[in-house]
Amino acid sequence: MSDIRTLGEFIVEKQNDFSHASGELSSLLGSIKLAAKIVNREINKAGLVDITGSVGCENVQGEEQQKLDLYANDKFKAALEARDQVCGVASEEEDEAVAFNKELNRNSKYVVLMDPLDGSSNIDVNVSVGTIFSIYRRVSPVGTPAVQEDFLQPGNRQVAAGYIIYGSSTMLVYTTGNGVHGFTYDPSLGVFCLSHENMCIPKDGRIYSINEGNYIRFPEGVKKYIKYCQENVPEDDRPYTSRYIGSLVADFHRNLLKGGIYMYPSTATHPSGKLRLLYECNPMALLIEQAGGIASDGKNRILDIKPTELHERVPFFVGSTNMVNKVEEFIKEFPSTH
Ligand code: P6P
Repeated sequence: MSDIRTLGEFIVEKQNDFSHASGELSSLLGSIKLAAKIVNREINKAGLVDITGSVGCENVQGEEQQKLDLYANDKFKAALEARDQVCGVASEEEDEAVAFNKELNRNSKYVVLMDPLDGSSNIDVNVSVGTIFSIYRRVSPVGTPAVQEDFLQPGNRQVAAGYIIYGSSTMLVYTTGNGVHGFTYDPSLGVFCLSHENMCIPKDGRIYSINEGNYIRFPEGVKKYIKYCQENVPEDDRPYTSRYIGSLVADFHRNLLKGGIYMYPSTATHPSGKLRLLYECNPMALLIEQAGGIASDGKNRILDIKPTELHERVPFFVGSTNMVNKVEEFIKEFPSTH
């Protein structure tokens, strides 16, 4: 028991690593930890109680909202609003940014952007899903946060980012800019225990994750890369493996541990791809760079992209450095028209 290091202890232990360490970011991460436990409990009951399935309406993306999407959104918002570190949130499930206007929060230091339950359409078939979060210091001095100044910051301004994966076990993985650390939830104790300190992605890998059902609509360079993976069978190593769960957090987490690349390119029907820059790509990009990998839109570093709107989408290539560099070479060599 004595060698268990809980998430709470680890955050406090490392808080002096934070720039402007003040304990507030530690407390903010504590809010996320609490909400993760609450959402985890409901997900584990999914199928037993009437909390799966859709609510019969769509979010701003035109995607059918699941009951658990909204449940998770409400729980994370409530947990963040209950303490005095966050002045507002932006969420995949909210059309507009939400300002916290109580006296407690109005002038608080941080904003949070999140996908409260990514991949939620997989819940009904018992596939892993996840929460993704991204934390910035506000730029506007006080009062209601400004969308342009406070929420539309480039990903290289994040002070922390992470995800919770609700899978065979529930894990919280985060970075504050000093490495990536993973914590596994022990429901019998009600704590997240340090299980993966300083997670690093292998520079190369053999796993590629992409929805090949969209193959005919991919840019030429992406098609060439897929063919390269299928036909380039190294004599001294394992062949490539296609692994696609359809849940970003699950695919990302596996590739982080084993090496690999996740790709969601632009397609003829989705010229900007499907994944959202602010609350999917930026946090995952910060994590992967902190773990020694890279993330791009096929040409540009994700973290350097200047956002123009809350829900904007970008093509996304993330994972082992050598694999992302390789697909970028093909994209450069075979530029697409669309
Ligand atoms: P497709 C889930 O909706 C998500 O945003 C990611 O979690 C996942 O990787 C992707 O979309 C799946 O999209 O078009 O392959 O079903």
